[in-house]
Amino acid sequence: MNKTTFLSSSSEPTQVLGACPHDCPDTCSMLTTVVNGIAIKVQGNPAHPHTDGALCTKVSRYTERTYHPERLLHPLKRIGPKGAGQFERVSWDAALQDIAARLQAIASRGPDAAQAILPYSYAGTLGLVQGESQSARFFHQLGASLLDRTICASAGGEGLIHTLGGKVGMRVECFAESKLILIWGSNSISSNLHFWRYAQIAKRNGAKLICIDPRRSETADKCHEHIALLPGTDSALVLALMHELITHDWLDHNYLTQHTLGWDLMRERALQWTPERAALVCGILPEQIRALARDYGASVSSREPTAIRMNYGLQRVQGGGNAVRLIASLPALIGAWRHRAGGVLLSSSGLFPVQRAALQRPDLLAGRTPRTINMSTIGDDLLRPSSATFGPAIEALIIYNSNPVAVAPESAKVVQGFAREDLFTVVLEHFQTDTADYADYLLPATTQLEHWDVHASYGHTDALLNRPAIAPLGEAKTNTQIFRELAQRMGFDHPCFTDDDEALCRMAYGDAVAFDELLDKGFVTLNTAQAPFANGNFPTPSGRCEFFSERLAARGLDGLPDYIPNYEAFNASTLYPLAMISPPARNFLNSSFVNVKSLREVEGEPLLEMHALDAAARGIQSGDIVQVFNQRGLYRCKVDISQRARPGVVNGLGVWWRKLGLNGTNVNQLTSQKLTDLGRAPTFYDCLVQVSI
Ligand SMILES: Nc1nc2c(c(=O)[nH]1)N[C@H]1C(S)=C(S)[C@@H](COP(=O)(O)OP(=O)(O)OC[C@H]3O[C@@H](n4cnc5c(=O)[nH]c(N)nc54)[C@H](O)[C@@H]3O)O[C@H]1N2
Ligand SMILES: Nc1nc2c(c(=O)[nH]1)N[C@H]1C(S)=C(S)[C@@H](COP(=O)(O)OP(=O)(O)OC[C@H]3O[C@@H](n4cnc5c(=O)[nH]c(N)nc54)[C@H](O)[C@@H]3O)O[C@H]1N2
Ligand SMILES: [Mo]
Repeated sequence: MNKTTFLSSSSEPTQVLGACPHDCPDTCSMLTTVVNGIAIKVQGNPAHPHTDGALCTKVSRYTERTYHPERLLHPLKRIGPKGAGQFERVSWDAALQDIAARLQAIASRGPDAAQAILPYSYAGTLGLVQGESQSARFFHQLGASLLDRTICASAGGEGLIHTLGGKVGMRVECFAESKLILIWGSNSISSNLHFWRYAQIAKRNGAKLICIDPRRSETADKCHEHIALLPGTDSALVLALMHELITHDWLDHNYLTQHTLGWDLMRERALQWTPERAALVCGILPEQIRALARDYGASVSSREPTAIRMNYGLQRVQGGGNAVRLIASLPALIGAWRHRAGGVLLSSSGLFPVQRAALQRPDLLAGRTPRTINMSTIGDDLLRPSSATFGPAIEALIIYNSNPVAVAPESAKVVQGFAREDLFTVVLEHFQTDTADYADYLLPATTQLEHWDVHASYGHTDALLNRPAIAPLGEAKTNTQIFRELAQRMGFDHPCFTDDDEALCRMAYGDAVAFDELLDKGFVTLNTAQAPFANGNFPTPSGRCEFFSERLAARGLDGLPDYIPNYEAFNASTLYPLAMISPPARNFLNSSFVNVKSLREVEGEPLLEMHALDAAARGIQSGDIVQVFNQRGLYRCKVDISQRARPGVVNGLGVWWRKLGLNGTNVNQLTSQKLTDLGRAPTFYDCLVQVSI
């Protein structure tokens, strides 16, 4: 394979097979049309069953993002005060030389001194190669601090691992055959559109769709029923559902006996949760819980397949890990796993045979065990001085594939940390984001249209390949190339630092996925079971669905899942009497795309949805500019008095760029750095506020 074979400068339109890189369960197969070396159009690949020829609105604007007039095209060096975003153009050579010298100066102080250097990255691209390959190798060789990548999914991830045994579940296409689908903590139309397509097929075939979400989302609008519970109360709802399934004997006793662990204990706990008790906690009616239990339990006698699509929305609260444990255990009660269209799906990523050690080379640590920093507490951690427990203060940050100043919780602390004069910050980016404003060096990175990559998915079971469609714009370089060149300047002479991107693509799955087929078709479907747990065989230590987890008990935690209230549980009589959630905006992808004009025009401006009763109590009219505040800070935005908000809960949509907000802040000015019960994750939706005009 020749590197340039697929880069066409022909005036005849050519189509290049790629994959959408964004942090979304759908991981679409894309076709880019190139004319004269310029990408003129991206579209969904009709040959890929999950994509079905259709991309979402955001990614169909990918050329607008790629050729955006504000794309970073040259390395930049800070010339103004920290955070002012003033830069001058420098050569790659000068930038890389200086960065290497600065890192070397820190690392050469002593055996563990490199721990003062922290890589910070997340899922700007989900590519296995432009994500963590050469970058991870570089930081392993350096002995930098390790990063605990918790900002999105680790509470739910741990919940799954301690219940089902891994990030495993139903195959998404099987939802098309389900007869009842609970869409739980997921605004699928906005954030999982290609699952929604399967749910629509099921609906046309007579399935009932029930949405469980504090917000009346676009998805809730299109479901038959919507249960608008208070944020963070899902566990109470599940315990009461179990109560009803038990008291009416809507149970698959054989399945429970043969394929689960700890049912007697779970049963005892659930019997303490009458619908009346849970309804008070959830802020809904007992009858709603009874009706849901009737629907869910009906399949025990009807034998019709019943499925749950969970998404990560419900685990961004203190009890998020336990909530996922409880929901993931529900299918076992009714034996839903017996059918391929029954069970639950939160993430399928555990099914992919990714060769992480080959890509990331943890062996380069050579016995060293650097400390780990949790990305979700970056605000506090940047402000910590050196100490025996923390280790050295963080002196250098290298950021790629992430925009922490906008997306991390408790922004006031994050900003204070990034503004430290003695912090050396390097940012690899496409655009001058809120984080880029704080860079000492800002390095231009390639987009998905300009580089090779290989992808897994957390919402389906196909591996994908992305070919570059066009040459890098300006002087942009791939993340991998930037780390290769930095490695060379640091004198890292291990041969793995010369692996090129095509070699890394081949390494990502090794022999486990046929690379030739990936090259040829752009995707390969994994050969996983259609009804994986019909006969048990869960990848847990016991091989059963674990209501009781010995592993959690061994850590001194409750072996059984329970309802854990929010840190900032809704209470109308407190100083901050409104619960705020901040779910994704449909036309953005976290903080990506916020600067794409056509998409920003659709989203309008930062909005807070509020119920008419809460607005009236405060003399607020729709369209007013309000102050949303709590003990951590203040955010100003426009109010939308809307049926989408339930009483007591306000919805601050999307992670806007701070600098595009009315007072230079976004919703994360209000969120806290408190962590979840499992997985050390942030609690973005566990946040009380007050709103005033
Ligand atoms: N268009 C778009 N798509 C996206 C994203 C985006 O920003 N924009 N983000 C991507 C990312 S990073 C991820 S992780 C995924 C999934 O991202 P998620 O955060 O799971 O996003 P949603 O699917 O919108 O689900 C959130 C839903 O959960 C609801 N919710 C909030 N709190 C609770 C609760 O306590 N209980 C329940 N039951 N529901 C609650 C919200 O109202 C919202 O409708 O989506 C990805 N897809
Ligand atoms: N209040 C609140 N906060 C949230 C959430 C929420 O629901 N509410 N959601 C949380 C969730 S689920 C997540 S996943 C995080 C997401 O947080 P992040 O992972 O930081 O995601 P983005 O905000 O999309 O920022 C990704 C950045 O990576 C850049 N990028 C993309 N591709 C490349 C590349 O190939 N190379 C380089 N160098 N850069 C690239 C993009 O330009 C973009 O600026 O945010 C979290 N924050
Ligand atoms: Mo996420």
